[in-house]
Amino acid sequence: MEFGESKSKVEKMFGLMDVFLKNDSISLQKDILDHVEFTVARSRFSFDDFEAYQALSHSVRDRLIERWHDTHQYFKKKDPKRLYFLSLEFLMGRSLSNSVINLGIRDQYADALNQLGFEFEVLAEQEGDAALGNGGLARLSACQMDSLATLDYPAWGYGLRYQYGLFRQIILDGFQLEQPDYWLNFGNPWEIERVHVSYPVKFYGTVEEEGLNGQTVKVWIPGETVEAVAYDNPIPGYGTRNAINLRLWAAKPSGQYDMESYNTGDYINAVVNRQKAETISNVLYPDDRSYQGKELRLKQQYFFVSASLQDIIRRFKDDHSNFDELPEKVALQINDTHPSLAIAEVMRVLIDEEHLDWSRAWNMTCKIFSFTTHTVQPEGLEKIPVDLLGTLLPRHLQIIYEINYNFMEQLKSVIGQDYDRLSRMSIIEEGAVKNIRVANLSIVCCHTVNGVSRVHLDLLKERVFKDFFELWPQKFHYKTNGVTQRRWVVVSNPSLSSLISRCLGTESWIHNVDLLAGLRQHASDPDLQHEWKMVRKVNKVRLAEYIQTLSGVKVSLDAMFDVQIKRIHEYKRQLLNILGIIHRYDCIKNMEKSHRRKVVPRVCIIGGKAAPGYDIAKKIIKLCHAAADIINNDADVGDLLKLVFIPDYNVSVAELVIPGSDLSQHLSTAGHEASGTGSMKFLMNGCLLLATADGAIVEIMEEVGADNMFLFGAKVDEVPALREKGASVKVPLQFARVVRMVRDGHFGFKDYFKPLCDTLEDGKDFYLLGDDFASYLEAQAAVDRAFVDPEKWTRMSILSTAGSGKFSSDRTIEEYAKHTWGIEPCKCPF
Ligand code: B1H
Repeated sequence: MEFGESKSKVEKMFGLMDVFLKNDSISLQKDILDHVEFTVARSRFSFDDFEAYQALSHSVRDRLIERWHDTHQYFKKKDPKRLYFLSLEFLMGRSLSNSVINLGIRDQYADALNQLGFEFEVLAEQEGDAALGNGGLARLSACQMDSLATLDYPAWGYGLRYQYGLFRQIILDGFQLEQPDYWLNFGNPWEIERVHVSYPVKFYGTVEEEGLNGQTVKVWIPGETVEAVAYDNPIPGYGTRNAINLRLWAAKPSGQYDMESYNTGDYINAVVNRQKAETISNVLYPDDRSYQGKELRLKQQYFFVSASLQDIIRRFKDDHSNFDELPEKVALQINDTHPSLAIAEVMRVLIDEEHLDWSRAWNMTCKIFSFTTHTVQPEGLEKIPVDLLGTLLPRHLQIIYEINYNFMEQLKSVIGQDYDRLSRMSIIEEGAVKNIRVANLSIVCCHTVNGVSRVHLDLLKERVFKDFFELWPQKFHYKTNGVTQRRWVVVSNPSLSSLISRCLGTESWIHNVDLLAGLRQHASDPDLQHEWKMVRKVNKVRLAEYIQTLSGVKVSLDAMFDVQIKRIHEYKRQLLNILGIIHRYDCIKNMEKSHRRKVVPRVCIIGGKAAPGYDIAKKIIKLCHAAADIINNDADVGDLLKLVFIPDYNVSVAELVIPGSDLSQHLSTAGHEASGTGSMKFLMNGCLLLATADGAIVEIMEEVGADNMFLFGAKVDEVPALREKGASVKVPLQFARVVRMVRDGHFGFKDYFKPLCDTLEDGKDFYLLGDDFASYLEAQAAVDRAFVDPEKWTRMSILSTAGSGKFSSDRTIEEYAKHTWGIEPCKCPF
């Protein structure tokens, strides 16, 4: 026992905490039934699957809480340097299966449920997704939380508890409609409401000067105060007692009343106004690319930053009286620019509330912050209108101006009077509308700026942050993204997972994913190949059933399941995929009947959401459905080609689709995908990749070997020249032909598709679909040739999994911990 010298009364009575909750089958059954009766308030003799799921989750939650308490007590005792991971988005998906696997009690629960007449899998299907994020960036945060917990790092996640997560996608007549995702409707057993952990967050008002001990200090008199209440989400590590915390803030009306309205008798309006406060954390912004300078979004950003920092500083002050120790105890990670107001907020707190002088506060602030950018295009960088910031957060605007003044002075002393460069690097963008360049603020302050893949860092150095790289080359680094093998193999593909363990003779790869390389030596082994194919087939059966239930399309299991699932974006080129499918269809139609026997049958699966205001992306979804209507109902084609759109793509859909895929497509125009993480999930599951050399694909190619994947298209450094040439580059005839088919109304909706076809015209084809088309078709032909050789295909599939070790978020997090955050593991010893 490491804890405290003298045992407390409670400890003497109960001994170690873990005697409270036992994990044998009888205890688990009793526990579940108790929750049926006392938490769900149903009779233990009559409850349905959903109620059983609720009771089961509460039973698991109890075990999570036990470890989470122990972990935090241990962190408090050891007082290590902590990492605080600030992100506006976390895409956690479902929690039940992941929790019991990480806690190491899945089989015990499955057994207990069997005894009660339930099946674990069936109950797990009852859970909805927690979708508090848009896409890759948000899912990355979730994977990184899993790795932080598993590797025993003393870390906290901070974010917003949106009442409406990412919209649900409904498809009506082939068009996307958005439905609000009120995910909390049926309660959320995975969170713990902390009504006593709450902080006031201030907005608007004025800044006044006051004298204090002969000095002048700035005092912010707010115009509005909103309360931030904490909701804690325990994140269990795998194979460890550690469970860390993801703290999400919800907005509640402040306890401070507007007495005047009450006194004037306007009670109803006073209550309504107070309720408006709650709207801050109501809804997630569903667009992952464009910044609109909206007041509500800025309020969300500051709301979560302010609450998180009050919490972090309170924790620091509990055990430390000297702010000079802050950088030894606190690392603050900013996930993209969205939480960057934290920089100005730390400065405000240190100067205005803790009364440090500017340079001491600035030195400290620069030492604690690090920043990861996920952006590729300079146009994608976030901006905040100065007027908006000045109204909402007047003191922060002053601070940012002062940071910028000091930076400009420093810069002039290095580069002289190069006004063009000074104005490019300034935190303030001059113009008709003045803006804060949030990335510039982050780079100026943070000790480290990380990209998310090697190619991404190159782009940052050469294009997006060229000026800054030349000034501070030592600040710029990259940590190639990774995904957690716990969720993406162990939870989502249990049969592959146990096959891997059998083949390697150990389950240690779940901890140390580099061990997957051990599969390489068995890649041609007929026994492994046989079992590998069987596992993949079973997963395909599951996916085929899902497709039939969703769309009524019956697909052949002998066909190649060819998948592209991700957010719909022009740069991700789902349109290239669809045009390729139309080309394939056209070829089948025009070939002699006797030749059709040679066609490799395919089921093409596309899924993804378009931002509600993104017109072209919505037209791409409609084109997919319009083409599917013709192709799937054409008797000439039959099982040779099917096209299916999977609606409402989310984390749990991905968990089902990825293990059942043979081929996955990653088609971004080179230089546009900062990393891409979907490719890594497919790779781990033994799915072959058809991809451009963009983002992390370049590194995947180095690990897996170019022979074991299908690469095509222009390279990053060829793209600018191709764009320059524009209309003068001749596009292949096949490309012109398929675009013409769409234009001429072969799939109906001629007028509706016109703007989409216009984006592909000579000289306008910004994403270079025409330029890459021939190379894409060649790569597709190579895919077909490989698929008809099952031995070769299976070997490539095993080698894909074997080469996926580098793309675990465990590796990413180790790199961040060592090179960026300076934190050490702190493993709870129980
Ligand atoms: C990525 C975003 C993003 N890059 C703004 N940028 C958002 C930007 O709500 N917003 O305002 C939300 C998200 N997301 C993605 O990050 C990249 O496109 C992927 O290539 C990358 O794999 C992923 C994780 O690094």
